[in-house]
Amino acid sequence: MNKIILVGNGDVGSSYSFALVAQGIGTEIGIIDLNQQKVSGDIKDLAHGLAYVAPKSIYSASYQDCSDADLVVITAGAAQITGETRLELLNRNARIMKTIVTEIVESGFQGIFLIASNPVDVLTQYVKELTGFPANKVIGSGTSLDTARLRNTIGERIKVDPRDVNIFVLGEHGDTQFPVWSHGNIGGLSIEEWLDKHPDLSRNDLDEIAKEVREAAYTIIEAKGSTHYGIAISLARITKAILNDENAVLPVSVHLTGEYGASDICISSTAVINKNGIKEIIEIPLNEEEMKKMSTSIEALKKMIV
Ligand code: 6V0
Repeated sequence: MNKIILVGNGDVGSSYSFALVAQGIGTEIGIIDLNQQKVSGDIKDLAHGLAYVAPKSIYSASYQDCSDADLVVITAGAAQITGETRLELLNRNARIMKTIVTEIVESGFQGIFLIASNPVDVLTQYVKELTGFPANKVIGSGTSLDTARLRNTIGERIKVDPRDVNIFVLGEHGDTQFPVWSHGNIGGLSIEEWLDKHPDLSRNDLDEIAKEVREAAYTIIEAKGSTHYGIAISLARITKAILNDENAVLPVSVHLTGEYGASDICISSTAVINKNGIKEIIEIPLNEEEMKKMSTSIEALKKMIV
């Protein structure tokens, strides 16, 4: 498994292909975008780095190239314009998604979809419904980025490698997301145990960090117009789990069938990911407060379904 087609070569897409090249993930990357000129510039630019990393074929692709792809990653989409509501943006992006996905399915594609375009949970569900693909083959990046943001922020604060801060953010990739403190652990200690042993960190501090993470996109967009490196690296991580058949546990947007009391909705849960996409959804036994937050997240997404 090695062939990746990327649809959407904007800030997120081009950062993702750079992450693939830099990390030596996949052997073939085809890029599709309405802006062909930028694609042709980017593939040349990326190819110039290949002499120092693993060889790879990078090219401007057509939808026909999806026919034998292992993975199609969609980062195409419109950004919110001034005065536009979230719902109007959703309708615009759903129209874009429909055009793209129709062409991909017509190519005979049978691989795995990985969606990053926003609102990612709603669009992941939309892709699943449009394609009729089995749920294991349609994955949204979901809260993989938010989880990375949380781990990094806590890791920086307590001076622990973020890869050893094992806490997941679940729910909507948006305002109703929440960290699962009850099942987090740092170096084998539960969060409560860590707080007991480290009085310099309080429960309030953790809540502040979770708020910072929830609002991170707004802060970055205000500073530079878009967020793209963090999501690109999160997408590369999910890609690696799929192509290398890792059985890695990652928080992603998946189609629930009864987990957390919900069905027919895509929302972030932890899942085991391998060459077949979602191998298993892991339902964490949330405490009462977290379960309420999950229900709020589910309700928020249900209102947005297209
Ligand atoms: P961008 O830089 O405007 O790039 C979007 C790209 O999509 C452009 O190059 C367009 O030409 C292309 N495009 C639009 N319509 C089509 C089409 N029909 N066919 C092919 N290409 C098309 O946006 P950016 O890269 O910053 O963001 C892309 C999407 O990712 C947006 O929906 C963001 O909201 C979303 N993000 C998702 C994140 C996540 O965690 N899931 C994080 C950050 C951004």
